[in-house]
Amino acid sequence: MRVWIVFLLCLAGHAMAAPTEETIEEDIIAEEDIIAEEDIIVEEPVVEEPEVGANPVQVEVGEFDEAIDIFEEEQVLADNPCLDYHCKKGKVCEVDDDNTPMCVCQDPSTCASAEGEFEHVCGTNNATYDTSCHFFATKCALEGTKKGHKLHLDYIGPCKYIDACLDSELSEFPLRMRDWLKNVLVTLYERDEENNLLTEKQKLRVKKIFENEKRLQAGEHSLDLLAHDFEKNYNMYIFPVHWQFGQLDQHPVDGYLTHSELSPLRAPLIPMEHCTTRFFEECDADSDKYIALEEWASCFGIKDQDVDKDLII
Ligand SMILES: [Ca+2]
Ligand SMILES: [Ca+2]
Repeated sequence: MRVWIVFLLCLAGHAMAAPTEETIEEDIIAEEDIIAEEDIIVEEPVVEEPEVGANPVQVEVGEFDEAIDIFEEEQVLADNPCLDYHCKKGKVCEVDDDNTPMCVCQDPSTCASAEGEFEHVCGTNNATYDTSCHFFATKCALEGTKKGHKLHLDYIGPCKYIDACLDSELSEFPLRMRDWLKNVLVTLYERDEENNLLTEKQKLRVKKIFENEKRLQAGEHSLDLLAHDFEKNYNMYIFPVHWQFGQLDQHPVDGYLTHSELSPLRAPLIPMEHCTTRFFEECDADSDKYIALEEWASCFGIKDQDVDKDLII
């Protein structure tokens, strides 16, 4: 049980850290822009200084120019179109000559360096990147190329050797994953008083599972027992499958999971992590490289009529 909590905390930590990192980077860039403007403004009066006193009119003009500069600077700060302009990972906001914001690829060298190995990520090209910022900036630079199209964030952590997922294991994956998800939620519920990891609505749903005495307790179970429990306690599995979809659909929150968004599932402590890639490739029924909620739910044996977007909060 402790193992799940640690993993979920990591997952939650990662999910929360990612946008913050982006915001900080955007802030740094915005600050640099402001500093650059200040530099220009400071230089102008220095050039005009020798003329002060020689021609009083010019002094006035200089002061007037300075006032305009300050006014313009304040306007730039107030109207910075990049302040509320969000770019996807790997891109940063810049304004063009007309002050129109646009997203451009981030230079990987502007990414903060990793504070530890835990920040490294592995790409599907089997290359380790310092941080996810470095990865997405690199991917952005390859946009429009075949190489860029194929490159996804595979998992968190440096690249490692992963066993091939056997056909026999592949069929076990949904059973083990479903059971694990349900247990993770129950564990979160038990611990939630201090942590507030679940919203009130989510708590109510998990409470029903938690209080159901027919619930299969966490532990090592045979595939037969897992399959039997899914049939018998089917309703208990509907919410956990939806919940996990919502947890993963974060970059961006659009109702679809990309290969990169599935990267948290390729972590140690996840049951059969080496089968995630194969499993989700098969989940993508229409082969559009995105996993929609319907595809996801159906992969886990949830019936069409029980797929409900409102369960993802
Ligand atoms: Ca998404
Ligand atoms: Ca799809």
